[in-house]
Amino acid sequence: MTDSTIRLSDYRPYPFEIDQVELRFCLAPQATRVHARLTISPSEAGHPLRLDGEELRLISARIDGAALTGSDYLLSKTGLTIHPAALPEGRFTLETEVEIAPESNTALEGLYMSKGMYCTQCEAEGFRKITFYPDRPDVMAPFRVRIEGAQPVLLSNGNPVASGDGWAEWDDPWPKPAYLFALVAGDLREVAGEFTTMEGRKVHLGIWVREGDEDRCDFALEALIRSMEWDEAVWGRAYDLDIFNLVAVDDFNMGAMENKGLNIFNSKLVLASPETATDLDYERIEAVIGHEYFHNWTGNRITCRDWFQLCLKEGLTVYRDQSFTADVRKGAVKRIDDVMALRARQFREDQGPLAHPVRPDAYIEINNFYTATVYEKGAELIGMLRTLIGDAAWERGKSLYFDRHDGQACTIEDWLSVFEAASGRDLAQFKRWYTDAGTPRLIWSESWQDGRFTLTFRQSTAPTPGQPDKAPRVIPIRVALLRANGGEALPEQVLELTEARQSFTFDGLAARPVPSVLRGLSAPVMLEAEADTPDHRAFLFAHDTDPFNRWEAGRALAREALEALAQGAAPSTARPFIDAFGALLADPAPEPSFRALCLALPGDDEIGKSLFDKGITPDPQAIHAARMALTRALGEAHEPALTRLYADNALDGAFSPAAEDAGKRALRLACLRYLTALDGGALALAHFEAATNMTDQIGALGLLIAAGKGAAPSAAFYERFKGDRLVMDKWFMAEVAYAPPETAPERAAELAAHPLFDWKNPNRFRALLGGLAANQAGFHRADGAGYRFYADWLIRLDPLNPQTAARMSTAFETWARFDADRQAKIRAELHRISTLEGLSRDLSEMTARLLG
Ligand code: B3K
Ligand code: ZN
Repeated sequence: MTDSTIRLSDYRPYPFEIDQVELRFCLAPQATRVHARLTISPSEAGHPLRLDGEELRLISARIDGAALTGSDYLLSKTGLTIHPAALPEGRFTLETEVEIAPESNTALEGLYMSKGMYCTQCEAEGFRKITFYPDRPDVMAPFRVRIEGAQPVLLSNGNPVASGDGWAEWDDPWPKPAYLFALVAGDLREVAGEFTTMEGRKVHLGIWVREGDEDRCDFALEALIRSMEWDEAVWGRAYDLDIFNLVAVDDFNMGAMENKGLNIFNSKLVLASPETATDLDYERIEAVIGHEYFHNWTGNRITCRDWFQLCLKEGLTVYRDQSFTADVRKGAVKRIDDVMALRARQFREDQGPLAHPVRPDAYIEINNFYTATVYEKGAELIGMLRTLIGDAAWERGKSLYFDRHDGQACTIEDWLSVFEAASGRDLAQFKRWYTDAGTPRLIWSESWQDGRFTLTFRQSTAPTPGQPDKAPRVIPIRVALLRANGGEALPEQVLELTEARQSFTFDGLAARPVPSVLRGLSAPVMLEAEADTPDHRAFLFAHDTDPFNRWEAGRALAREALEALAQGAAPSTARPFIDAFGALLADPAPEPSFRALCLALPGDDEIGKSLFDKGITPDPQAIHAARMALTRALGEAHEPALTRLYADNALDGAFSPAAEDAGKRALRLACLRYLTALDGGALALAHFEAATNMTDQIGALGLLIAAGKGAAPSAAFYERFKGDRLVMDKWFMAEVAYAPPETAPERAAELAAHPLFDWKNPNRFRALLGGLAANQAGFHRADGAGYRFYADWLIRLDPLNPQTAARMSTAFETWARFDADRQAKIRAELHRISTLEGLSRDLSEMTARLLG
C-alpha cells in the first residue's frame, strides 16, 4: 500500500484532552458559519496541537482570546497545526470560526442539505468538514450546541436547554467522540411518544419527518419502544437522556446513524405503510431502529479507540440487533436469514480480492471498511464467543464490560480480556478470528466401528491478500446424533476443534447414528462432507430436529441439483431434490415462514460461488437457465400441493406486519413462483391485481416481469406510485433485477434516462445499479455491456459522492470466478476507472484492491 495508508501499529494517544466543546452554528445554505470554542488540557507538554479540518474556510483562530498570527500555525488541506510555542502551558481555550457551504456538499458527509433540510453525517470522519477538531474516536468530550437559523425545527445531540425564535441550544452531558455529533434543521413534523425507563426516567420520543409523512411513522415508533424495552430486559441497559430524537432524510449514504440522542435515518428505514412497504421493509425498519438504539451503549457510551476497532461496536451491535429480531419474531427463521446474508455478502467478500480481517490493520479510506466482514462476521464472532464460554460466563463478561469500560474508547483486546476474566479461559487462539481474514473450510467425515462412532474434522483457510499462511482456529461445532428412524440418539453438544485435524468419538450408541453437524452454523466456516449422499441430505431435510440444519440440508440438495443442471446434466439428476421438496410440501408440521424459506431456490450468485469453490468456472447464463428449468420441473411435479398451499394461506382482514402474517404472504409468493412457471403468469396477474399491500404487489410484479408479462402491470404500478419516492426505488430495482438477462443492461440504460432517475440520490442510484448487479446473468452478459454501463455510472458518481461510488464497486469483486474473457472485460473496466484523473481516495483504494 501507499504512504497514505493508515496503520494500526502507528496508533498513538492524542496528547491533549478536550474538556468541553461549545459550538455555534449560523446556518445559511452557501455560507454557514461555525464557531467552535474548545477547552483543552495538554496531557503531555511539548506537542503541537493538531486539528483535522477539510474544505473549511478559516475566518479566525484565537487562543485564550488572543488572535493567532501567521507564524503560530500551519494550515493545510487536511488540517490546522498550532506550534507548541504558541500554546499556553496548562488548560486553554481555542476559538475558531469557519465557513462552509452545506448546499454544495454532494458527498453527503459533514453538514449537507437534503430537500431544503440541513443534516449531518459525521461517522467516520465527517466532523472535520464542519470545524477544526481532533476528529478521532478516542477524543471524547461533552458538547454544547447553539443553532441559529430560519428553520422551524433545530435539533442536536443531548437534552434541549433553551430555545427562542430562530435559535435553539442543546447540551449533551455524555462525553462523546466527534463522529457522534449531529445537527438537523428544517421544516419537520414530529410524531411523538414517551417511554419510562426501568430507572424511572421519563423520555420524550420524537420521530421527525417531512410534512405528509406523519402517517407512516407509527411502526417506527413502536419499534423504538420495543427496542428500549428489550435492551432493558435482556441487557440491563437503560436510556440516559431526557429525549430521544430520530429524523428521516431522503438523501443518505447508508441505512442510519446512531448519533447520541439524535439518530438520523434513511427515510426508507423509517416510513412504512401497508400500501408502500413490504414485510421485509417492516422487518428491516425494526432491526435498524433497534441497531441504532442499541449503539447507545455499544458504540456511544463505550466507543472505539481507533477505526481499526470498528467491529467492537458494529459486530457487537449487529449481534444485539439480530438477537432482538430473533426474540421478537421467529428465532429459527431469523437465523436462516442471517446465514443466507452472511454467505451471500461476507463469504463472497472473504473469498475475493477485498478479503480483510474483522479487525483490519491497515486502510486508506476507512469508509471502505464498513463491510460485511466487520459487521456480519463481527457479529458471528460474538455468537461464537458465547458458545465457547457458555451462557453464565457470557453474562458475567457482559456486565464486566460495561462496569469496566463505560465512558471509554476501547479495543478488541479490552473486549476479549473481560471474557477471559469472566470465563478463566485463554482466548489467544480465538483472537485469530479477529486478525486473520478468510473463511475456513471445514471438512468432516464419519466412521462406525465396534459400537463406536467417530467424527473427524479437518480445517484449512486459503491465503487472502497480505496473509499467505493461516494457523488453525478454534471452531465450536454444534453436533447432534440422530436415530435412523427419527429422534435424537445423542442430544446437541458443542465440540471444540482447535487443531488442523481432530477426531471426536461417541460410545454407547445402539446403532449407527446420522450426524447433524454445525447446527445453526455455529461458526462462520464452509462445511463440506468428505463423502455425502443425497440420501443423507434428504434424511436431514425430512427429520433433523434442528430447523436450521433441516433447511440447510434442503438448500444443499437444491444447490447440487442446480449445479448439475447448469453443467448440462440430464433433468433426472434433480430427482432427489424434487422428491424431497414434495415431502416437505406434504409435511403439515412446518410453519409458513420456515416452509417458505425451504421452498425458495438458491440465487444465481450462490450457485456461481459454489461451482467456483469446486474448481468449476460458472456460466451465469447456464445457471439462470438451470434455475428456470428447475422451477418449472418443481411446479410440474407438485402443482396440486402448491396450489393447495397457495389457497390455504390466503389472509383476510386487516393488514398486520407481524411475523405470523408475513410468513403466510411469503409462503404464498413462494408457491406462486412455481405456479407462474406453469401458467405463464395468469395467477400472478390476479395476485397483483388483488393485492392490498406492497409485499403482494411487488412480489407478483417481479414474477410477471421475469415471465415477460410485466409491461402492463408495471405501467399500472408506475402510474399509481410515481409520486412516492420510496416505492419508485422499488420499481427501478424490480424493472432491472427481474428483467430477462438478455435485455437487462439495455433496460438499465433506458431507465437511466428516465426523468425520475435522480442519480444524485443514493437510494435511487442503488436501486438501478443494485438491480442490475442482482440480475447476475444480465450483469455478466458475455458482451460486457453490463460491466460497461455499471462502470460508466461509477465514474459519473465518483466526483460527487465518492462513498457511494466506492461502495457500489463491490459488484465487481467476484471477477476471478469467471472465464478469461469476462475476467478481461471486468478488469478492463476497473482499470479504466482506476486510471481516471482526480479519482477519489475512496474509489481508487477500491479499484486498486479489486485489481489486486
Ligand atoms: N455507524 C453507522 C455507519 C456509518 C458509516 C460511515 N461510512 C451506522 C451503523 O452501523 O449503525
Ligand atoms: Zn452500527
